[in-house]
Amino acid sequence: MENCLFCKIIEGTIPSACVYQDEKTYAFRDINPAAPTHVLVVPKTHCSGLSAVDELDDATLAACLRTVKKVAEQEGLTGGFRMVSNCGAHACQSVPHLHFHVLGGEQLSEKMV
Ligand code: DGP
Repeated sequence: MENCLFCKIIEGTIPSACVYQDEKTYAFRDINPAAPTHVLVVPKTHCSGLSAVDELDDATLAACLRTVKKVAEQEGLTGGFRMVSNCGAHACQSVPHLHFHVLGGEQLSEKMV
């Protein structure tokens, strides 16, 4: 989609540190990491967020979760990891392209928020 930051990252017009990609998904390092490992997993097809997920086909949605698992393995997050997807203003979603934060590499807080 035109003017979508993550669509531009996926197409390569904005550089990113890619850690994994396949036909349906793209994974890259967050520019502002909140943990030693902080990777964003996005569908290559534009979707604004979880509230618009009906626009995505099931295979793409499932591929995102499989990519989360692959990234966690690839990054050596054997002690565990957290996946977060902020949706909408109350959750402080700042980029309106569905993304899953993969966080790990240290003991994370017990608190969700
Ligand atoms: P959220 O606040 O949940 O919408 O997360 C958006 C994340 O995107 C935030 O953690 C910072 C990251 N981000 C924003 N702009 C860029 C960028 O240009 N490159 C990369 N790699 N990450 C970005």
